[in-house]
Amino acid sequence: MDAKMIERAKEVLDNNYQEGGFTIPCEGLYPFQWKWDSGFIALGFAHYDMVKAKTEIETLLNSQWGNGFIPHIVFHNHSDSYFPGADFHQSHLHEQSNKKYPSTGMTQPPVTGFILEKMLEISGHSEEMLEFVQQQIDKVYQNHGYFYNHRDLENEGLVYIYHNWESGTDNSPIWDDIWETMDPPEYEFERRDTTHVDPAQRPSKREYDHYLYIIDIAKKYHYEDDKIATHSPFLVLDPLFNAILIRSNEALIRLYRLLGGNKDKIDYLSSKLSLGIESFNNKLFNKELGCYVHYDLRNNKQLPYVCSSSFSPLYAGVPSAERAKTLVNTMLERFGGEGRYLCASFDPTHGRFNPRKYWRGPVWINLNWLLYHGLQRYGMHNVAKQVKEDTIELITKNGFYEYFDSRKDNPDSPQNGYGGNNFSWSAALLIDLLKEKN
Ligand code: 2M8
Repeated sequence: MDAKMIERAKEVLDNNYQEGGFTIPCEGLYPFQWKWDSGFIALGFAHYDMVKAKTEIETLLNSQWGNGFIPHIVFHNHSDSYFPGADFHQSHLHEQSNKKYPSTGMTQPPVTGFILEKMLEISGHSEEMLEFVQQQIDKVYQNHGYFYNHRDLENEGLVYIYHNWESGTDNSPIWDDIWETMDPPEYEFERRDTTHVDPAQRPSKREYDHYLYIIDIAKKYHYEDDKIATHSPFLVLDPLFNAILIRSNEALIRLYRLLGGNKDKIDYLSSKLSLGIESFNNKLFNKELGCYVHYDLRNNKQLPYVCSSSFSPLYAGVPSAERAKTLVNTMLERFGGEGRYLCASFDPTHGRFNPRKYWRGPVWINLNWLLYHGLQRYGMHNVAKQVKEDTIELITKNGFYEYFDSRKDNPDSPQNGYGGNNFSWSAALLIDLLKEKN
C-alpha cells in the first residue's frame, strides 16, 4: 500500500513540475511558484529526484531581491487562471526588487533553511549536496538578515507579517479581529479561485477586499518596509512564521558548522535564535489558553485564539518541556477525541470554526508535518504517531487534496478532501512521512 501511495504521490509532483524549473501547487488554482510550497515540494522530490529538488530551491532563490527579501509568489510564467497576478502586485515598484522575476511584494514562512538541511540528510550527506548547500546557503542567510533588519521593530528576535497571505494560513478566523478594524473599499474584480473550487471552501468576496486593500497600501509606499510598518492596518507577530524562522536559523547554524568557518554568521544567527525564543515565551504565550497565540502589533495586544499554528513552536524547540506538555494537553482537549482527525487548523470548540472552509478549520498536511516533527522533538511519540497516522489515512482515503475535514463521520459528505486536488505539498510530504526510517 505504501509503495502504491508513493508512486501516486510522485505522479502528482511530476505532473505539477513545469519546464521553467519550478512546481505549481496545483493546476488551475495555483499556476505559479509559491515560497513555502517550494520548500515542501523540494523535500518530496529529494526522495527520488534530487535534480528537481535542487532546481526547485535554486529557482526560488533566483527571485531574491537586492535587500535579501524572497517573495511569496514568483510569476515565472504567464497565466490567466489566478487573481491577483503580477499586474496587480507590481513588484517593480520596490527599488531593490528583482526586475528579472516579477513577483508579489510580500513574503511567506521561511522554510528554505530547514529544507536545505533535510535535503542534505536525505542525500546521505553526499559531497554533491554539500556543494549545493554551499552555493545556496548565503542567500537564505541574507533572507533571514532581511527579516531581522526590516521586520523586527522592537529588536526582540521576532518578526512581523503585514498581510494575511504572508502567514500562509490565509483566512484564519484570527484575522477577523483585524478586519473589524478596517473598512476597505468594495473592489471590482473577477475571482478565479472560485471557478476552480466550490466557493463554500474559499474566502468570501469581502475578505478579498481586505486582502487587496492592504496590498494597495503597500504599493502606495512602493513596498518600503518602514512605510508599511507605519501604515499597514495589519501588523502581526505570527507564531507559525516565527517558529519556522527560528527552526531555519537552527538549521543554518548547523549547516555553516558543517561547511566550516563562517563564525560571524553563526554568532549572528545564534544570538537571534536565543533572543527570539525568549521573546516568544514572554510575548506570545497565553496562560489561560495554554498555548502560543498571535500578537497584534498595531493594537498592542494578543489575539486570544487557538489554531494549529499555536502548537508549531514545538518544531522550533521554543517551549520548555513543561510548557510543551501544556501545549499538547490543549491540543488534545480542544482538537482531539474519538471522532476527530488531528489537527484542525482552527479551534473546533470555537464559534468561528468551519470544518470545510480553507484555513478556518480543515486539516492541512504541511501543518501536520510540522506538528509531527515537533512532537517527536519533545519525545511525545504517541501523539506524534497519531498525527502521522491521521495524515496518511486522510490522504489514502480521500486523495491528494489541499485540505481535509477533521470530522471522522462527516455528516455533509463521504468525501473529506477539499480545495484543489492533486496538490503538490500533500503529495510531497506524504512521500517524506512514508519514507521515514522509524
Ligand atoms: C494559499 O494561498 C494563496 C495566496 O497565497 C491563495 O489562496 O490564492 C495558501 O494556502 C498558502 O499557504 C499557499 O502557499 C498557497 C499555494 O498553495 O495557497
